[in-house]
Amino acid sequence: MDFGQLRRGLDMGPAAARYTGLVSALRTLGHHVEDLGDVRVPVRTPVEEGEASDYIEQIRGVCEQVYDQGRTATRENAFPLFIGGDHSIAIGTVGGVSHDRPTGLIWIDAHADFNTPVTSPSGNIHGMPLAVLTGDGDDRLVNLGRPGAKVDLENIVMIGIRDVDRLERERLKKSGITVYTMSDIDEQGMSTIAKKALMKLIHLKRVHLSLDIDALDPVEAPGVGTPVPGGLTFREAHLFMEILSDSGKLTSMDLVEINPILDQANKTAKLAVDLIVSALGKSIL
Ligand code: HAR
Ligand code: MN
Ligand code: MN
Ligand code: MN
Repeated sequence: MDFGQLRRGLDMGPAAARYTGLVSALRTLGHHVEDLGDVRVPVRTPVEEGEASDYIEQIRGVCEQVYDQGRTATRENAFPLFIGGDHSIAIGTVGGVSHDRPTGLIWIDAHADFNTPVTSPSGNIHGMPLAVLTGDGDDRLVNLGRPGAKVDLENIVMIGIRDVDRLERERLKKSGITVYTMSDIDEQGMSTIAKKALMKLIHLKRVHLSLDIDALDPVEAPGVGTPVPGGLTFREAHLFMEILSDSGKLTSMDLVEINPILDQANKTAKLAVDLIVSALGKSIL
């Protein structure tokens, strides 16, 4: 779905990932894969001079389905992999996978997605999912699936951010979320950051990765709606996936914000599939 912002095309992300061979690549690794198909997404009619928050009911409807899918897959000890779609789907995915067990959350993104309707400069819901998951935002989203916050602030690690809004920054600083910005990665290197991130979540049996493909540099991932220069390189992102895979902790994952309309010959979807395959066990040797 693409209701979390006003531009069209993010709803085409799952098709782009399928066309580049996601399922067969995972089968080659030895995984048993079931593609459950797309969730039901209502047809989008233009809002007149509106903003994306006008689509809150549509977002809620999609996220409720995704919540149930995440909850069911987790209960059956399957690994749910969610392909978006704009990042507001994470309200459903993270809620669902954490339904009956505490889950650590790694949020890799150029943006913090920690706005509320009060702090957001755009009104776009895809700038708010992490806030919603910690209990702040519109009640219809905060109480989706079950009432209130879905993850503890101390069980969240954010990586790769470089574009944070003014009031969002104030909220983030006060939140207690562990944040590794692009400057931290430049200074310490991705290997150190990856190990620190996993250490922070060491007490948890389950870790969900929410990967917004705009975390990567726009040179690598041009097919995104809100590109920000100075992002992760191809190898930095892959190294993180490799270290995460080796940890054995990853139990579910989102890949979001691929916009095939803005892409160059499916380059961004190919990169996304490559990263997923690394996170799910592909190693160089
Ligand atoms: N911070 C901006 C806002 O809230 C833009 C964030 C949304 N962009 C994303 N999400 N792609 O990560 O409007
Ligand atoms: Mn995001
Ligand atoms: Mn983003
Ligand atoms: Mn931004």
